[in-house]
Amino acid sequence: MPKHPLKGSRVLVTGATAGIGAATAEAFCAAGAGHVFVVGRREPRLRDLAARWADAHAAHVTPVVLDVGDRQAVERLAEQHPEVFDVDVLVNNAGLARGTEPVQGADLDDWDEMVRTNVNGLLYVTRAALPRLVRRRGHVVNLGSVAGRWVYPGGAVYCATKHAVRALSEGIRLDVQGTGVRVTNIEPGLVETEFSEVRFHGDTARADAVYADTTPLTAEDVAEAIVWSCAGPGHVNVQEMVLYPTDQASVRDVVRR
Ligand code: NDP
Ligand code: 8X3
Repeated sequence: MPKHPLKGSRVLVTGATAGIGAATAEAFCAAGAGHVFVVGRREPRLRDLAARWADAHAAHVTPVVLDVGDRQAVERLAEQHPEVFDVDVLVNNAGLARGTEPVQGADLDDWDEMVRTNVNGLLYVTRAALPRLVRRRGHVVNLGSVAGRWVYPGGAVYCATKHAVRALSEGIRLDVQGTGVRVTNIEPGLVETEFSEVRFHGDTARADAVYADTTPLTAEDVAEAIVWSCAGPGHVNVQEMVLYPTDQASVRDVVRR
């Protein structure tokens, strides 16, 4: 059993231009990964971060500009650059929430974007990488959420996508059983990132209020949990991990001081 399975490993992190994905990509670089492929849509930001992580950790980091929800783009990339998907660890992190309107008043475009990114995007990237992950006895880490276990008002569709992520983690785990591939569903509560700004379409005051007067998780807290789940010996699979801030007891119970 390798003592440090992350040293020299090849890692693909989607949604690496911000938040949990950015912290995770950097944490893998710091842990000695051999080659980290980082995916996002905002090209200058992605290139800048990749260069910074490569510099700071003497790591090999390749930026990959990709919309994970664009099936043809994912298939084209897999055809033209199969090396991007030839990894030991795939972190399916790209995802988002849009809106908190009730179902009877919600915007269909918001729904489409959540389903397209959180469900379809995860599927397209996983399908491209999984045969190679099987050959490498690799590891799939999916970013679920506490919203994938519990539902809150105004969150029906976002929660449905994260329930789907949890089901997919379980389904992939069943399908690869016996191959040595590990599948982990990471399920955080409140994490202060750009998540709420995206959810509220750029309304920063509304986004800030989500994290006000409480102590949410940081992106680095979640990144540390992800790297830890991958760093254990190959016969140990952390199937699911729920991470709440201490000030949050459930999806709807947050202490504000
Ligand atoms: P951020 O908004 O900070 O980061 C989201 C990342 O996803 C960005 O890098 C964004 O990059 C990328 N992304 C979004 N859509 C696409 C796409 N179509 N193709 C490629 N990349 C995309 O949010 P978080 O870091 O908080 O969220 C990361 C994951 O964690 C999500 O799956 C989210 O659902 C989950 N999560 C978040 C929690 C929280 O409270 N923050 C709690 C539980 C789970 P770009 O725009 O450049 O493409
Ligand atoms: C993000 C956490 O509670 O805002 O997945 O849905 S929550």
